[in-house]
Amino acid sequence: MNWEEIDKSAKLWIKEAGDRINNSFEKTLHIETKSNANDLVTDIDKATEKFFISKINEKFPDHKILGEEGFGDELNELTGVVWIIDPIDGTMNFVHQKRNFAISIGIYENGVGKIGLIYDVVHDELYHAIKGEGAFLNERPLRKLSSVPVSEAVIGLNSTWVTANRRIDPTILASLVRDVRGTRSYGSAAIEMAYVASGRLDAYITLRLSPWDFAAGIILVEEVGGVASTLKGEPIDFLNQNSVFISKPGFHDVVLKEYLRDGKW
Ligand code: 2AM
Ligand code: CA
Ligand code: CA
Ligand code: CA
Repeated sequence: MNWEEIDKSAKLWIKEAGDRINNSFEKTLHIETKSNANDLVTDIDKATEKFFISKINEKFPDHKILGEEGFGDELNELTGVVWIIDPIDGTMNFVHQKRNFAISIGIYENGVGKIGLIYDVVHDELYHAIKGEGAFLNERPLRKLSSVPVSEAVIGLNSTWVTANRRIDPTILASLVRDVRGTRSYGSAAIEMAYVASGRLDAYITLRLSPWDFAAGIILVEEVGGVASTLKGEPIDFLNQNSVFISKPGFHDVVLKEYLRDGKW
């Protein structure tokens, strides 16, 4: 497998897709809803996914593609090379703010993460990791992560999870919220994971994400020594929805034990 070639192509295409998105800002967006009234998708999400699919099919016809908007392949397993793509992560931000969204691409071989790319289009920040070769922000190497005390941690967390919800007793995360230095909510899982990889956040916690939301971010964070699991401390399943707790090492163990009760909830 020529990973250098795959990497070069992925970087070229993600920048080109970013330019197309930037150029779309003058046009009127066509917005639809998906699972509920707040779950949005636009013509640009769809066009961006189709752009990657046509590039990949042309250059790497034996690779498979799992994309959020469903124009790729239907996969039951991660054999061979699989591109897991979220064409726009943070569509609500894209629609309402025209910022705080990203393109996310994770490239896996037989289920093992090889290349992760998260492109914050508006800030022109490309987070990029190659397994075993380090992680970079616009080619500048990212430092290895080390632990942080809970009292000094700034964590990414959507306030939904400290209100009554179907997935977790809100008092569990409320006690963590009380003890950390601060919480932030950017509305793009990919950006929040890129922020963990680059040290701008110490952790990111969420109760429901799909493979395209975390495929790239987990490669990035693990490459700099961070830890990813579900909120129960289990391994992430890359073909299904998961809760995700991704953070600096050390901090991960402490929060699992002292706040998440080692998953016994
Ligand atoms: P999306 O913008 O690609 O849909 C928002 O808090 C984060 O959660 C975004 O990364 C968003 O990705 C993701 N997300 C996952 N499932 C979602 C859903 N059903 N509705 C809205 N956002 C969702
Ligand atoms: Ca979506
Ligand atoms: Ca997403
Ligand atoms: Ca998306």
